[in-house]
Amino acid sequence: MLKIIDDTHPSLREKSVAVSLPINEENRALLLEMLEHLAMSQDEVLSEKYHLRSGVGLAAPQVGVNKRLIAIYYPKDEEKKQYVKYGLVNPRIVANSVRECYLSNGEGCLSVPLDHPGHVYRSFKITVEAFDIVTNKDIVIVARGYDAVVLQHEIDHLDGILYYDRIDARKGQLDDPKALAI
Ligand code: LHY
Ligand code: NI
Repeated sequence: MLKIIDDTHPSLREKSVAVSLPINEENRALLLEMLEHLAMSQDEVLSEKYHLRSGVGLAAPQVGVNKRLIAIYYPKDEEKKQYVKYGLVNPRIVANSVRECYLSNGEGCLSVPLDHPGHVYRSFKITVEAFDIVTNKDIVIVARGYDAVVLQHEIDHLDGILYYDRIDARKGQLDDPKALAI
């Protein structure tokens, strides 16, 4: 069972190190366990049993491992027939849109117990390159809106950045009317 550390823990503020490829068994097992954690956290019975906060994304530093690994798992549609599912090694944002967006309900973080209200402005569209353990391939992801927000939130963790840093950075500025509310 993975234990998620909170934002009082200094390793959440570290820059994580790149993982060498081909991926070794230890790193693959960790990513699989992170994906499993997310799936369990979304299951009504298991989340209650293990007291898991529901999540769609998780970065290795949140489980105390400062390596550039992130897991993403959530249903694509209402019927939950298709899932967005990635186990990414060394994800890199190679393109950002100028257009920004924010989640109108604000962001949360599995490592942040307190609520930090405010808009977290992020690129509306990004292109990410990574090795993915789900498909066992080098992949290129073009993500927009919510998908792009989740990826940016997780990749921020690899650089020791928490979502409220981005709120604080724009405190006192007017809301951006050009940013898209998601
Ligand atoms: N997980 C958040 C979660 O709720 C990621 C997130 C953030 C999702 C903002 C949607 C909006 O799954 C994490 O905090 N992972 O780092
Ligand atoms: Ni987070």
